[in-house]
Amino acid sequence: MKRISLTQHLVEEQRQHNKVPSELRLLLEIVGRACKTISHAVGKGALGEVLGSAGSENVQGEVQKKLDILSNEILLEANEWGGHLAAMASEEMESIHPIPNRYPMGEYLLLFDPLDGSSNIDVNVSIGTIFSVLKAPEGMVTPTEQDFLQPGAKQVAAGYAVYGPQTVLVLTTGNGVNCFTLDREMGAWVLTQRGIQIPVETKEYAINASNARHWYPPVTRYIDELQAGKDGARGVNFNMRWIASMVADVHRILNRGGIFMYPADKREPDKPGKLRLMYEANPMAFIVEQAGGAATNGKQRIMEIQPTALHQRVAVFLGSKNEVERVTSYHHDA
Ligand code: P6P
Repeated sequence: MKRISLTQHLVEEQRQHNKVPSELRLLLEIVGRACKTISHAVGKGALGEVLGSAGSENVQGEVQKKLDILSNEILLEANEWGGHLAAMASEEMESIHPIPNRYPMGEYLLLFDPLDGSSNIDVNVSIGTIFSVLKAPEGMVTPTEQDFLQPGAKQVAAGYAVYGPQTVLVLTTGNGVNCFTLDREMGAWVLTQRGIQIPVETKEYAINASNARHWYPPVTRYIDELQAGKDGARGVNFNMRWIASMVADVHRILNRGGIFMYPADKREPDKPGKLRLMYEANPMAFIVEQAGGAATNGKQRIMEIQPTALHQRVAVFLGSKNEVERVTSYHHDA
């Protein structure tokens, strides 16, 4: 494949599809640059005095790692001066972050999980950044949380970076899914995969199986069949992977198929799942659907859900279309 930069790719996407106006291109290039900075900080590990906990909790009540806070600050500082955004929202911040008055306001809303997979930071397992882009509602003057509460189908772009053996950036603007690999010598994102497609069939599933005793019947039925292998209803053997970093699990699935599941369970009946809708499930659902996969909460498309709160959680079943449709049908049967 011809090696082109993120900038050239976005300019070509604009020419071909007229869906990447210059303000959006600027936004995506700035987010890409911020991910390079985060990758550099993450890569220092113990040498950078950035491992360990920050001694604080985020809005989710989770212990914040120093790198969570640093990554959040990198994204805020990179994006607030450009004039392309009206406001930002982050897993690490209780409320939205309007653009400071000293900067011009743009027409986009940016949401992100600045560093997903925090439990893996200190043990050198792949982690990443997930982001989602919405348009600010027409006529909005002062951004409020309500302006962010749009269904995932309204996203104009979504992406994630994986800080692993390679640093990659996966991106969609609604015209398929493309992957860029960070050329560390040049400090540049280089297009390395174009039009990624998820195999509709798979023999690999991803779930935290230690929660099995808490699952509801449709999930138990589905996983039991997978584990029964070729002697069971499915007639074939399945393999399991669970990295506990959504970006790493999703990236594997994007490249070789699979189904990723984080279901609701009986531990907290009123908690719909662990993952967050606005800045984890929605961007990943956009990417997965653009790659020919499917993404539901067990009942409906994740991207159809009308959000009611910025940090609301959702059950997630995403990946190879045939498997997502099967486990979703088991929920409808129940
Ligand atoms: P568990 C990471 O904390 C995360 O939000 C996702 O990246 C990951 O898929 C999930 O939680 C892991 O959860 O319960 O297996 O630790």
